[in-house]
Amino acid sequence: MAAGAAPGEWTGVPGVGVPLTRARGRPGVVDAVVAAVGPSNCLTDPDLCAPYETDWTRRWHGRAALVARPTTGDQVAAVVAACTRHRIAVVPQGGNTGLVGGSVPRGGEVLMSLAHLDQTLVVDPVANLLEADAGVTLARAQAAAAEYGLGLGIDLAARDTATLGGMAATNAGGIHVLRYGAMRARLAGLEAVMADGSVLSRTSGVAKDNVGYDLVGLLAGSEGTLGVITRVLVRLAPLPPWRVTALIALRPLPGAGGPVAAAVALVNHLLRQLDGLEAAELFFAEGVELVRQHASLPPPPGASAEAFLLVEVAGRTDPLEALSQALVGHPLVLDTAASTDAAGRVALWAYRERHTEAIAAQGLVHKLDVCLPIRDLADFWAEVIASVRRCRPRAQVICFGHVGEGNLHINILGLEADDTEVDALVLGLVLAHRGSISAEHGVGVAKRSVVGHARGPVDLGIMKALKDALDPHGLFNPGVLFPTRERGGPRGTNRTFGAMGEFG
Ligand code: FAD
Ligand code: 2HG
Ligand code: ZN
Repeated sequence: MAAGAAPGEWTGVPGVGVPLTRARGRPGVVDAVVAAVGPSNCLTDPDLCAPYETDWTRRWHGRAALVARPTTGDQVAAVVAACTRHRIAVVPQGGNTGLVGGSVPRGGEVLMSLAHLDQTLVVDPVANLLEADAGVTLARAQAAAAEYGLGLGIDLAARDTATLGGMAATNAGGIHVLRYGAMRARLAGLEAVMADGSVLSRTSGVAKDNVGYDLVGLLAGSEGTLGVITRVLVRLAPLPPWRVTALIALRPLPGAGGPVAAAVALVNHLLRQLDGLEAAELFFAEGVELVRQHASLPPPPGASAEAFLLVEVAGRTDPLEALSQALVGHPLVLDTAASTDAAGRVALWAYRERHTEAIAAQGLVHKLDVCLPIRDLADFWAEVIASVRRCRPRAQVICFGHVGEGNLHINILGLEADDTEVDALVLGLVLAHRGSISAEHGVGVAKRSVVGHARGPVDLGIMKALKDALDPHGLFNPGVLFPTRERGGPRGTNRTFGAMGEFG
């Protein structure tokens, strides 16, 4: 248990959770959930619940009262109603690929897995829309859209497991934000079960709709704290028939942030020279080394470079020639390899996409997903490297990310789980540069303590008012984004985290 935590408190540190017997002794809830979803979709056996109780990073876990696996929107509403009746909190979970601890219990909640809510998957090639149940995975949705020559405009390495509901709930970003925006921008509508069991339904998919507040946009990125998303409508875009991927070994610009400054300059050059730049991803030699060891990959082109930029360009005509012209002889390019065929492109992407799993294989990692004003990115990166080195000389910093948006993923290995000093150091630098402490993964439990520093009082007041209005009893995902209040204590003022996941 982390220093200072009271017994039974969940602090996000491995090994901490409420005792099984306390959390699971709720026969009334079990009966109600069984009545809602059927016995085979209400799990109480610890072994069967276990996979739902630990997150992808293995850093966050807690025990659920039970796992409910609804297969229809009506079943979701029935489970929410049962939880309201029994005063027990709900943690929505999609593919459980989230990286900030928001998809697993803190202790004693009903874990509602939406992964089995995946029957509806319809493509409308006239309106260019995809409508799907929340549990449909990104990869399934991409395959369905591709049959019509269409794409979702959103892609990420967890595509085989991440669900559309989870991606909406986190406002997921990924590798194509540069061209198509993040998940909120791709959403044309959704359906969600609200705390009182009512269903918010915005599924007409019309292209323009200004009747009042943007509730779809509000639910997007709400991290399961305002409602359970049961269905999504995603805008589709024609899949460009031609695509080229290039891996570029960078020549750094002079100065401490040289490699990052070079990447920023080269991306700007490409944006001006090319139509259809879809991805611009930065990574460094240390990360490539880990990926190569983990995935047994050969050296990349320009193997001795300090940093690499991976770009992808897509269009209606072959963009290879235009890309070569933009890169050949450019002073920031040390070496490059490009591919237009699927296998070759996957091979190049592997150096970038396999970072997360290669890092995870090293053990416990502190993950900080941040976004900087693009002008500050190079200085910020240099400051992070220098400060972490000073503060924890034995720690290893692996940086990579979506440089087109100024979004860096700072992964730090070799720290204790409860070493908050380094996280605070890095996030402090982000705030000093007026960046965002949460770019695309969300706040979850990992960064909830920093939200009060990252948003002003007006912002915080509006967020709290919205949470209180839409979820007055704190039913949904207590401890995510907001600290939970103590039972019976004044709403939103208490900073302790309840052990039982109860509310009210
Ligand atoms: P979960 O992890 O299950 O849940 C995430 C959050 O959403 C939780 O707070 C949960 O309570 C809530 N939630 C889930 N489903 C619902 C629902 N139906 N209704 C309401 N709330 C819900 N993220 C990026 O943004 N860009 C990337 O490039 C990217 N790459 C990744 C690569 C790897 C290898 C991995 C492991 C993760 C990556 N992620 C990335 C993070 C993750 O995939 C995304 O956050 C994704 O959107 C999570 O989807 P999920 O279905 O797994 O949601
Ligand atoms: C990515 O861009 C994901 O690959 C994961 O957002 C980032 O592992 C990470 O830190
Ligand atoms: Zn990312």
